[in-house]
Amino acid sequence: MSERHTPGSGEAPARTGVVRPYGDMTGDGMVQVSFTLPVRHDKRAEGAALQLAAKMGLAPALLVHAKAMGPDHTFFVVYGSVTHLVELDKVEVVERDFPLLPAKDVNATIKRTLRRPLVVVGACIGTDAHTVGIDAILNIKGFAGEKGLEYYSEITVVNLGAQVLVPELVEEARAHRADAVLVSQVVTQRDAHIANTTQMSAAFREAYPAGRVPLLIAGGPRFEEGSAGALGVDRVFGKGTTPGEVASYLVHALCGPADRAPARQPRPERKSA
Ligand code: B12
Repeated sequence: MSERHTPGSGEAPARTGVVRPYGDMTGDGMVQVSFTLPVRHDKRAEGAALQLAAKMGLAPALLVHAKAMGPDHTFFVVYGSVTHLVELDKVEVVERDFPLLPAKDVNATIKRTLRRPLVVVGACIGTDAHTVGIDAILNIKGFAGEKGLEYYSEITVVNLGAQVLVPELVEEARAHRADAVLVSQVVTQRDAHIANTTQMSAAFREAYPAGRVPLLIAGGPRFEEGSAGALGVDRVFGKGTTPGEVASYLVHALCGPADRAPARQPRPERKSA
């Protein structure tokens, strides 16, 4: 065990070595997990939940909640001591690779490098109607104390709202000559977020000449860090993203560092579409 730490004790938490979850005291390994089994709620179902807990490495485990979810399913909460250890030295972290800029620097950089407003088109695609996340990034009211992209004088925002079909998104991106397309995917049932995002990026690659595809950004609470390449997009943003991070990334990707030439060329005049 590395350094001992009690929450609120003022001691520095461990940053290296091996740790276990904290429940009542350091190193007791206590965790709580919830899951549903496709079995009717009875004593056998509760035994099944404890068997699963044991196989997940919870020993001893306590069944603290079991509730029938209809006639054929049961929801469980299990609390127990996990036998596994966390090796902090082996944790891999994806660090942000661009600087966070204040709004005035974002605006100034766009003005200087693009010499016109940067256009973003945003939408929830597929059947997804969860607009709160994309609105948090785009709408002027913003999120977590930060103003949304509409607040930036040099960013033009076109928010298409919910349940936008990919062909419509491509058409709107073309019509508004989008520099960046921001899609939100909150529903992840049956990996809908992965299928929809992949379909979206493929449609843009097909609709635009190579090298002219707008910057493609996907966001939502369950995107995996580092999955952008597999999804065919330039970047994914996960839970807790703030508008300032997105604005800074837009400048990083589309305008280059403040003292260098634009990473992407200023957009040429649109030919008749
Ligand atoms: C509010 C809500 C609704 C509202 C949505 C209202 C609206 N206009 O958005 C209503 C009631 C309509 C709704 C409906 C449904 N919902 Co709902 N809903 C929620 C709830 C409670 C909150 C979501 C939310 O607003 N979060 C707050 C925002 C700010 O967070 P966020 O979306 O994560 O966004 C942040 C980041 O992810 C990121 N981000 C998000 N998008 C983007 C995009 C870009 C470009 C970028 C850069 C960043 C970014 O930035 C944001 C700010 O940090 C969640 C549960 C939860 N607590 O999360 C369930 C939840 C998302 N809903 C769920 C479900 C299942 C549904 C329904 C299918 C229920 C049903 N059977 O009818 C329907 C689906 C409707 C549809 N067609 O999409 C499930 C999804 C399960 C899954 N994993 O797929 C959840 C998780 C609830 C649950 N635990 O089961 N829902």
